[in-house]
Amino acid sequence: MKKLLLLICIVTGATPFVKGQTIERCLSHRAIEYQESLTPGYAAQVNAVFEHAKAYSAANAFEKNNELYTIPVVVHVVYHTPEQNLPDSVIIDQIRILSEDFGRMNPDTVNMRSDFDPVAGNPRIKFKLAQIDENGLPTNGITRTETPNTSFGSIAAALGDFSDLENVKSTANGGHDAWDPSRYLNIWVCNMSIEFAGNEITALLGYATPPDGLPHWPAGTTTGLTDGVVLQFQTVGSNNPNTLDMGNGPMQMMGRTACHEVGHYLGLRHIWGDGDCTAQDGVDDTPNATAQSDFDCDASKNTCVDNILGLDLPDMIENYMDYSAEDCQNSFTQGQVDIMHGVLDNERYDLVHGNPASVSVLEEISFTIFPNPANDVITFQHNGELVNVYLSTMYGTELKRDIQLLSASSIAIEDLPAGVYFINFETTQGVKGSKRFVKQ
Ligand SMILES: [Ca+2]
Ligand SMILES: [Ca+2]
Repeated sequence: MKKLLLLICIVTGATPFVKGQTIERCLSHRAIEYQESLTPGYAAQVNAVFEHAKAYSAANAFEKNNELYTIPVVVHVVYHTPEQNLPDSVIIDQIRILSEDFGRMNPDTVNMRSDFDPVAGNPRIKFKLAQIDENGLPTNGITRTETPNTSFGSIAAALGDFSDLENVKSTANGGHDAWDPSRYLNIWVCNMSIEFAGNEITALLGYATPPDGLPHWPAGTTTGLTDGVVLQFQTVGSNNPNTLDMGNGPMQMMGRTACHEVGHYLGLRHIWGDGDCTAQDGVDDTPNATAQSDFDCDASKNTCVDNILGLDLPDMIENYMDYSAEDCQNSFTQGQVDIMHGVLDNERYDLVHGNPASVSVLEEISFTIFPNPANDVITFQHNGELVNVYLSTMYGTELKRDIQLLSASSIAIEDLPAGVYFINFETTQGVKGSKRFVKQ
């Protein structure tokens, strides 16, 4: 399997891994340089996938807006201590968070500043723990492996050599082998802290491989990078019993390290483009920034002048692909959504299209709406047990309506401005979905 890019994000804080006086928090660009040194032409390939995805999405924008993808997930918990052996409840909570954030159903979208209303997008992607394994046997989508390795992190890893980290993806090296990466999103959860001068330093929170399968990748350059996402165990879920402390006290974690890394896995770069105002993330509607946020929530920043729909937007600390505080992140942009959809319909086609693993986790629920387009009333019908139904704008903003949870119910919409809206629903089994309609 070709490996195209390892986006590795290291947060050094006050650690020894400081270049000169510049604290280097994320090594994505260095990972690109590293791969470029191994395989000349690599950086050009990275750019090619973005151009390809953007062109594809631009051509299919209307249809893609109505698509809903389901990604089957297997979580490999690789633990050395009992604390690292996270309970199922934490894993399940992480999957819920991914589905909410990638379905724009997270309640804190209301915190997104209105500056970004014109660019906010809904990926309409949901995540489900796999219910059958590679061999067709029942599973809860979680594997557990006790490892002799105290950590998969190392100083070498912090400097850009990923071989120690990659051991977590290998049963023979103390980790757990991937399930077929073309059919499952593999997420490994482990300890990646680093022993240095007698101290244990938690510097690396996660890393991910963006899609592979790019054309023109030289044969024989599979450098041992296995496809998937790796997470430091304290970052998982919003109910994790472990505390993450990177040297500045306990941090509030909401499971959004996974959202950031899955964003990479689906082709997104850091919003600041791993550089100054001249660096681009390959997305037209994300504002440039001079640097990543510093795990803070500074809404006063507008570090680069840009022109997005005629606006100079502030730095988008609300974006999952920044390094702002997790309780500050709540949104993707439509440009980012387009890239992720392009990846799911091309480089990661088998993950969501006709995938037996995906079919197995899709609950059978029929949810229909009519008429569409509608003028004054829209009706929904379904065959499941619902716990929630709400009307939203195309950007996910909930519109208050008194909606009954009957098998068929109508919603008055005569007061809505003409445009695109969604009816969103959630079943008692936790299945979430939505239907798009046009108000004339
Ligand atoms: Ca941009
Ligand atoms: Ca700006």
